[in-house]
Amino acid sequence: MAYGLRQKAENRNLNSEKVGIKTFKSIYNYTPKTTEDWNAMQAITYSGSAREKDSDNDLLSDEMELQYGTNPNKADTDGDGHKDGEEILGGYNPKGSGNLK
Ligand SMILES: [Ca+2]
Ligand SMILES: [Ca+2]
Ligand SMILES: [Ca+2]
Repeated sequence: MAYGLRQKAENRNLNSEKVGIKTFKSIYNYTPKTTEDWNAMQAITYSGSAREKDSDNDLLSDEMELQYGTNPNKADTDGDGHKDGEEILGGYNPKGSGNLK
């Protein structure tokens, strides 16, 4: 049977959320408290960046880096001091100044 993406989305479990919280802490230096924090944490957990291969350790999986056009071997593609994954989660442009939107 093919579950595909649907199964993936429903595949919520405490273990992956624990990893997400840990990842969140490593970015923001505090545990998620507000709804926004939890949204960001879940984005981290379920975007796959917490479990897929992330060569440069910038919280964005290699596959997602291809989608965003960032460098999968460089944690900070545009060199502004913020990791690619951090900028994506914050709504910033990882390839230059300004916002994604
Ligand atoms: Ca990466
Ligand atoms: Ca990168
Ligand atoms: Ca950057």
